[in-house]
Amino acid sequence: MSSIEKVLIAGIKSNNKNRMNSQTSIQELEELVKSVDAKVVGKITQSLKNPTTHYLGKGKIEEIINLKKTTNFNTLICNDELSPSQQKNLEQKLDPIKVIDRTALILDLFAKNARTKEGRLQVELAQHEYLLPRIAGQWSHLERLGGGIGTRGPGETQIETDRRLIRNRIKVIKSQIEKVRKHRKNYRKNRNRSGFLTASIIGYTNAGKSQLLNILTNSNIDSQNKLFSTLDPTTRKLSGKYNINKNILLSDTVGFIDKLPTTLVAAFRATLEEISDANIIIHLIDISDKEFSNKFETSNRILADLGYDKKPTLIVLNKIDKFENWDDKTAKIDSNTNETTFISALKETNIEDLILKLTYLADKIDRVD
Ligand SMILES: Nc1nc2c(ncn2[C@@H]2O[C@H](COP(=O)(O)OP(=O)(O)OP(=O)(O)O)[C@@H](O)[C@H]2O)c(=O)[nH]1
Ligand SMILES: [Mg+2]
Repeated sequence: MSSIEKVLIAGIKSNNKNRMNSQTSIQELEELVKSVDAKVVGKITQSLKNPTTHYLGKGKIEEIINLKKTTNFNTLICNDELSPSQQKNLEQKLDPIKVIDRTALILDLFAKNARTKEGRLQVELAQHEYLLPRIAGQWSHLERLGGGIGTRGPGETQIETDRRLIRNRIKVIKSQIEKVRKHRKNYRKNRNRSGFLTASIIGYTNAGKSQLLNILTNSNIDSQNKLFSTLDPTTRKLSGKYNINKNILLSDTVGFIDKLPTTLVAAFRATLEEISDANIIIHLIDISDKEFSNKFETSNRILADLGYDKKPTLIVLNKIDKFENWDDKTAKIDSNTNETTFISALKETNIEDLILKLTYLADKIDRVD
């Protein structure tokens, strides 16, 4: 998103109890904007039961237009996924301001962080799937030239050509991803044949998943205070002082987030299958985050949507080094009879307990087999 410099954030406050509180969600959007190196110059919110045909109400849009004079923003980012028509309507009202939604921003961040060929293919697929129904909006400037003879024809033809190009590209990417999937599947099959159990570390973005993998497997994966620093799964064997007399492989995975775009979930199937094949799930939670219980619920909801919620799970509350007293946090986590432990991945505190509980789950699986 290199062209974006000054961003105005717009969000809706609703009382949907199943969702993260709107204010927190907007703060998170701000973090996402920072992660693509753009600057938030203002925030605007409106209490609405449902978004309007322009996402926000008329009065709010007037307010936004007026804010242009004081903040000089050049991009509006809405905190929900906009329908193609909402986006078009807003763009028409705010011309020449660029209008983007939360999904497009997340896609952009993924594009920025994709390192491997597989990751890049998956991001590209998600971007194209997102773009396809919105392509007409890209050409709306032609219609606004005044309509009439000569403007509509070429615009429509161009849209059709663009759509066809995108569909063709989607086909090519899908077949390339399919090859990667098959390759991964074979690799996992061999792994299982040689008696390895796998545990996937999952959790909300920035929970510390990569940090945990690093200490348990003596690795050096990028672990930073940024959203979505990991996109590609890495699988390693428990090693060093934490090696146990069991063949356990650990894999790090892409983080979860509230309002995770469905295009992303679909495009990242090859990557997410790493979780589907795992024997054990390690659900990592950053308990120093004041929204940790909402984030835990969001991650549980995503796991359930993906159909991975019935797997043997170890719940791990991370970053205890940030507290003197962290015992009271347990009450807020409904662990659903799953094993639970507290650690600091950064300071390597209480890792022995994590290993003990992991071994216990692994033994149980071995006995069933
Ligand atoms: N204080 C403290 N910080 C931690 C701990 N574990 C991880 N961190 C920090 O939290 C930040 C995020 O860690 P990551 O390992 O990148 O988190 P992640 O879950 O892999 O994040 P994504 O890949 O972006 O989804 C980094 O700045 C880590 O240094 C911990 O136990 N205590
Ligand atoms: Mg990571």
